Amino acid sequence: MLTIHGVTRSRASRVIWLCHELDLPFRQVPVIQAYRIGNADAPDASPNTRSPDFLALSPAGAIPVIEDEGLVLSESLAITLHLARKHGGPAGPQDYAEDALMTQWSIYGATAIEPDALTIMMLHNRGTLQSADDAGIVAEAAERLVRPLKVLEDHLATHAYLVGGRFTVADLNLAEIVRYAQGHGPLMEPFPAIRAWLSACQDRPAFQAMWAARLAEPE
Ligand SMILES: N[C@@H](CCC(=O)N[C@@H](CS)C(=O)NCC(=O)O)C(=O)O
Repeated sequence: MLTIHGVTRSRASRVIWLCHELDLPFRQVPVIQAYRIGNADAPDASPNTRSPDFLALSPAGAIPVIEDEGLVLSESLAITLHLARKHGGPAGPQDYAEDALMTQWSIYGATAIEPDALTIMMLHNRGTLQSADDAGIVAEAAERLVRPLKVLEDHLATHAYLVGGRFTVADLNLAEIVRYAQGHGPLMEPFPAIRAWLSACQDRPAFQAMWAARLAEPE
């Protein structure tokens, strides 16, 4: 059976959401980010991204990692694209052109959107936006996101989904990335097509199943 290393409160959410979409059974090993626990290096620490066993499996020391029939794979977007190709179905590519477009959108999300979206989410979560420094950092990140989000908005204004006219792994990957900036109202307000698409993605039962598991984990 597929093994997913990583707590759901991490980019493992992408892999878990996809497994629910594909009805793919999995075993989850709740490896947690080392920075979230105080005693990551202690011998009795819970499995974390600095645990020797985990580093032996994946020297990059980041979650998620999967073990799939002997294949050990890290990088959440490589994992979701791999599982979508392997297990087919409408969420995966039907030909090389779709595969290329799903890869294109996923890499665009990871490079043009994720870094600034992550900054926005982390500072929102920290709850320190009343500080002028943090508010300034968020404002700059939001400003940089306008251009790539406009690219996404223009595509979604004329297409219900990113590739092939149906929900696919490309939507899942991008929706999880855009979610990081979703809570920043002033940024999202001018992008109605993105907001409608994000709602459609997050209304899916497979997303809801992942989200319930995520909320059930300690913060
Ligand atoms: N590009 C990687 C990033 C992986 C990553 O940074 N994961 C975080 C959790 S979401 C992590 O494991 N951090 C390790 C740590 O902070 O100890 C991916 O998409 O999988």
